[in-house]
Amino acid sequence: MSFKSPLEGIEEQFEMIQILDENGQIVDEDNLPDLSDDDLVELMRRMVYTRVLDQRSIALNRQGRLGFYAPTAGQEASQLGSHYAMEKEDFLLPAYRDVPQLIFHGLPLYQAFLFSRGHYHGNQMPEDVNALSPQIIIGAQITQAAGVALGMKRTGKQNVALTYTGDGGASQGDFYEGVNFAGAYQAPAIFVVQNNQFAISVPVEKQSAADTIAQKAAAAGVPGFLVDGMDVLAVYQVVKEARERAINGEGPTMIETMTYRYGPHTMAGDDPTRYRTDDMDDEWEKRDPLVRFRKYLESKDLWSEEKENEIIETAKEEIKAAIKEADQQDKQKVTDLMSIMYDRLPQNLEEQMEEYKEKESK
Ligand SMILES: Cc1ncc(C[n+]2csc(CCOP(=O)(O)OP(=O)(O)O)c2C)c(N)n1
Repeated sequence: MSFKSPLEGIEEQFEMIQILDENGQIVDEDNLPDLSDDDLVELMRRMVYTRVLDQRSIALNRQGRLGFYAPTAGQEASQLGSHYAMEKEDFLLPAYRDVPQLIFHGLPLYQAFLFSRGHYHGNQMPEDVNALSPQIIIGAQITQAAGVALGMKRTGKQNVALTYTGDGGASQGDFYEGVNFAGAYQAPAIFVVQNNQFAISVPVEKQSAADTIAQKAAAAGVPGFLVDGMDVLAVYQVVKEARERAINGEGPTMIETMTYRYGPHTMAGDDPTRYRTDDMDDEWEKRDPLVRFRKYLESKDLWSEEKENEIIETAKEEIKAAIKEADQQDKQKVTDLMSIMYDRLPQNLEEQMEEYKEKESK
């Protein structure tokens, strides 16, 4: 039996898409997104804001004022470029590192802090925010996104479901099931796999024998793209086109964004020096998404140090105010957890409810 490997020529098929190179030069004029100057400035503002939020969140975590936190520095182009291609009515299904997208989708910052603290109000999306709270179970959001997207298709909505996972998530069973299901039903879903090179300490080479994650889409009959995840313009453009295809009834897309997280996996004791070298960190920092986009904007006279400092100061003020607001939130009670979970309490919990009401009233 002869076997013709489908992997022949796979490198060319999944070549990495880049529009803006590390020096801030446009290398693919043909695919340059149709964004106004205001849009370009807004994209940079969001990335700067998110970098500040990351630094402040790490500091707050170290002061014991934030609970769970997964650092985002390095991934701004991947996160915010992809989200910028979404419309307000589109549905966002983030993972635990995707809090910035959730904030720009409309979750108030103080609620994002409450999510970090494990307070239930951090998971209560405002009425006008089409999003689930950040998923902690690796891969679960992929099947959920396929379902949400199918729902949108069935109800005739001109919207998409966009979800994120990491390279590690792309080796979960849920990932294959979700992508396959969305392909089978031509559901308007966009699966963004942020390949930041490690699943905690496990390098991507150990996750899979496949050269790219993007090529995993092929087996499901779904278009797959590999994008420079440090290039905000490329990420935006690829997601924008995926959205257009989805809205036109052409089904889902999988997008692998090549990126890097500068910080630890989370603030819960991970030490990246045990599995990464300084050389590797330096290599990736040269590709920094903010540095190259800043250069590009400066070359178009759209950016200045003054403008950036203003954004940094505003971000710091907003973060301060949001932490204050989070601090003022009522402490969560056991009875809250029961009453928000059920419309009508099961009998066994009714008893517990009474018990805890009594305890809490003391
Ligand atoms: C089903 C499941 N298995 C294991 C874990 C523990 N866990 C938390 S984060 C993580 C690594 C995920 O890595 P990746 O998908 O690459 O995302 P990244 O954290 O790099 O953004 C693991 C294994 C989990 N949360 N859920």
